Amino acid sequence: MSDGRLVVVSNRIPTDAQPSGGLVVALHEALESRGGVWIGSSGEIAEAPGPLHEIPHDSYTKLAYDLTEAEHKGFYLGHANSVIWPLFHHRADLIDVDEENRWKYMSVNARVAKLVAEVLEPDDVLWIHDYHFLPLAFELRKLGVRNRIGFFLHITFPNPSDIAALPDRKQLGTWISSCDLVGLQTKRDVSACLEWLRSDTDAEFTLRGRMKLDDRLFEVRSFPIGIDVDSFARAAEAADITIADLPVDQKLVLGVDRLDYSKGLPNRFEAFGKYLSQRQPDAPRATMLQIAPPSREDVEAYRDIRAELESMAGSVNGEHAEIDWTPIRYLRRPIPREILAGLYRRADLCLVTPLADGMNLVAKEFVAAQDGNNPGVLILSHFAGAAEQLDEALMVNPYDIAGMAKAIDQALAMSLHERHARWLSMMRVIRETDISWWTDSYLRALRGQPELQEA
Ligand code: GDG
Repeated sequence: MSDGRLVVVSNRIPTDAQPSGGLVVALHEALESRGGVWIGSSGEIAEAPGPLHEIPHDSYTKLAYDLTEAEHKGFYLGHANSVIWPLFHHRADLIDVDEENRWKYMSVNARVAKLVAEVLEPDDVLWIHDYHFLPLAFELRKLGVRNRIGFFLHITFPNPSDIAALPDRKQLGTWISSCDLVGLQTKRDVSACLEWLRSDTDAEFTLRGRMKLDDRLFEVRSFPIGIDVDSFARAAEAADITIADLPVDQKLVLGVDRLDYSKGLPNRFEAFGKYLSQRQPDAPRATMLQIAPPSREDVEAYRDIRAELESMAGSVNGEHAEIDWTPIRYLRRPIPREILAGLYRRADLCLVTPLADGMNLVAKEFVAAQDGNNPGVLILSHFAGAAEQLDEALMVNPYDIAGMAKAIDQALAMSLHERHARWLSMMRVIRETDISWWTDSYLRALRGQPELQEA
């Protein structure tokens, strides 16, 4: 079918040559090998809405637009991050519905649709990313765009009961059916989406698993996002693992998360505190290093989670610290990727305990970074999308504090034989579905080309 250019739209376009962060690295690689165009916001604030401007780049074209202050507040902070994000992470209690913000969300999508339509050539395929742009395909169809359009949602697809609180609920079906392919992270997300389409819209199932709504045929399928396993493994091997500056006999328990209420950090701190209260007096000391760079600090819920964590770290340390040992070390600064890779490798245990998470790339990065002769243990919440693939992790329910404390104890005492067997199995999975598998299989499906092996 279509062999035209790949045109990608995502919320932010990286302005530096070597981007970091899961989604951005994935899209950079997809374009680096295929060429094409990447359209996104520059991160700069403009006085008035303006045209696209090119950011010089060698292997593909980067086109950026600036948001105005009002657009940034209404579209990005307001509707996308204060309504859609919390709702899609099952936190309807945190949503802040505001008509003006909702209107800005729609108007930015309409404006970006016009900018994208000017760039599109007839054979191009368009790949739209994430919850900022749920209505973008619909806006493009209104402008008469007939290209193949794919959409990938990086976060969880909500339950029908959460969608009931979405002010845009009536339009969501039409937005989805404006795409040709809707990619979700997990099979669970696909079931949730299909169940909602069936129960709350007029969508019908057709032959070969496709859906039909408003006279449009579309597909909903899972494509679990992966990482560049070899590049992470190499970075970890080359890294200085003494960086954490801990005595060799001291256990390192690691957490790495954007500071977000969906990541289950208070539950994790509480579980670590419980583990410390219950541990045997002769057990080696364990230090938990939590890296949690702040994000979206203009949104109140993010300031609240930050204050809560600081107070919890203080109280766990107050209760358990000794003169030469601070049990929780909490870093609010982002750290360079090479150092992160070294910390993953030094860690005896990584805690990935979100309450809801589309995939969670930290879980995969931790596995990739291990020394196969002495691998660490992954504790994984079954609410992370990664749990569908990494079933050899120690699976926990992040609401069950005692269960998590027990899992920490079990992980720190696990035999080398068991750690090795679990790691090997997880490594096989992350290799089979690495980042190039993800981009290739999605784009093949979007272009209607023969399929790669199913995940
Ligand atoms: C969304 C979905 C889905 C974190 N701190 C530092 C740092 N990081 C990097 C990690 C990892 C990335 O950020 C975080 O990825 P996640 O997958 O955990 O989370 P979200 O940002 O919430 O992303 C998520 C993802 O999209 C991809 O589809 O998995 O479910 O919510 O790569 O390493 N990197 C560096 N310093 C830090 O301090 N260098």
